[in-house]
Amino acid sequence: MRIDVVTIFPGYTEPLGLSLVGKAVRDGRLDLRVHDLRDWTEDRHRTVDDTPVGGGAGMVMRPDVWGAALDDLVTADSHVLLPSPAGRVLDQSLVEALAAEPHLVIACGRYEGIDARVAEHYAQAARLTEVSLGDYVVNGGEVAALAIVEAVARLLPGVVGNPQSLVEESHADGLLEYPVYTRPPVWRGREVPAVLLSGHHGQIARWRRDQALRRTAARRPDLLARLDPATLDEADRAALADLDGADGLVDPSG
Ligand code: 6GU
Repeated sequence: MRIDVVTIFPGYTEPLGLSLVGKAVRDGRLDLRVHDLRDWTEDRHRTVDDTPVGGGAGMVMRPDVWGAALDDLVTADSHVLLPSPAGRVLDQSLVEALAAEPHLVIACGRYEGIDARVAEHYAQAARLTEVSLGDYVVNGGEVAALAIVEAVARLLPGVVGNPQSLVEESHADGLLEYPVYTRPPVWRGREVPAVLLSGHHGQIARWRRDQALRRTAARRPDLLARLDPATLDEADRAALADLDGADGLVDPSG
């Protein structure tokens, strides 16, 4: 997969050279190219912004500079991502869809944002998705680009050493992950749950599944409510019915 990131702060993406993403790039699984937006300016000061039409605080990124950059990078295969607090909130299902794309172009805005005609134009001329990290504000799209690249890269074949890790983690099946433990069996008086030391693989799997359901019900009832009922077996339904009675949490069927 190829990912182009366009930013006025190329240095912001340096952590992508570390750890699993860095290795994916070195192994040729991810073709990651970071560009300085100012390379597409034509004035001596390399200006990327201007004052907002209609007045107001801050500066707006110029459509002509962004247009020149994106015209050079976007092809028929490209999916343009525009980080914005007004975008679709990034979740694992969007990450999975993005990981199946051949080419992403991430256009990192700063200041008060990019002139709105840029998103309109590339939504028509290409495919474009505005993506948000959640309901809070950061100063620009670079942090979102880091999150998107890392979340997508780890789904590419061969990037995560043990593919089973991807199956068991939080959000893989719409649930939060079960709690995990390592040695020692007792730490500061807290014991590892006995079932995990039992060697009964079936019981361990059932306990973990119940914990995932419980945790999700307690911490993220919104996720439970969106769960596809077809992913629940008889034992799952029993576990949830149990919870419902015990904690008065949520009714996943409702
Ligand atoms: Cl993608 N950008 C900015 N500036 N703020 C955000 C965001 C993105 N997602 C949440 N807040």
